[in-house]
Amino acid sequence: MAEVAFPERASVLIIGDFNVGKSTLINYQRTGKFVDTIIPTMEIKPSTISVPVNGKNLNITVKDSPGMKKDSIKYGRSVFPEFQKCAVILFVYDKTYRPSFDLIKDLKQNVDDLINRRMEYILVGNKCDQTNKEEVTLKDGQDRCSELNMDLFIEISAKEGANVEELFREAALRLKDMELQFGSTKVLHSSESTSDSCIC
Ligand SMILES: Nc1nc2c(ncn2[C@@H]2O[C@H](COP(=O)(O)OP(=O)(O)O)[C@@H](O)[C@H]2O)c(=O)[nH]1
Ligand SMILES: [Mg+2]
Repeated sequence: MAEVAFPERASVLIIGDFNVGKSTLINYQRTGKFVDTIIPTMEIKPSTISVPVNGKNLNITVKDSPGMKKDSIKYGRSVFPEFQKCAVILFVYDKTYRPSFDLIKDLKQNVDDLINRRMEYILVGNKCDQTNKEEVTLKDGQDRCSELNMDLFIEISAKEGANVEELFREAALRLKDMELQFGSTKVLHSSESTSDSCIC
């Protein structure tokens, strides 16, 4: 399968409250497994993940970040430059913890104050496997997505893998659409095989 890499600055940044599952989400896409971890993320951590789209593997840079609170973006100097280098932001909250959902409004405001170029914003409700502990409904998420003018809303489970690949495919497609903004992508390797899991 052909492999395509994007310039580093066309990356996906994942932000949100502590413990919403940002690191677990990346691990799941990289390994196909759920690993329960309580190790806090201390700094921005880039990984390359491969996403099959239309018969090609798109290699995208995904950046994990430390948990954020109101105004972390404004005052967190280590995180600040990362916003200049990304093209897609995933705003993740925990469906079983309402304050993490409420925080999204503040984070979006902080990002709006910082960025004045075209970006894609995806709102992600994680832990949809924990239906008995739900504090944020599907409708809450949908409404917040339109209220904040975000581009896509998706509910996932980084534990069970529900919608995880779909989420990264959506992010990769959005990077691809923004190709012109970043210059052309580079084909690293090519072969004849095609993918069953393409979005056409
Ligand atoms: N039930 C459930 N637990 C999850 C899910 N995603 C993450 N977790 C758990 O939530 C906790 C925090 O996850 P972590 O990835 O470290 O959160 P981060 O601080 O946002 O990076 C860990 O105990 C994970 O195992 C999920 O989709 N469902
Ligand atoms: Mg983490």
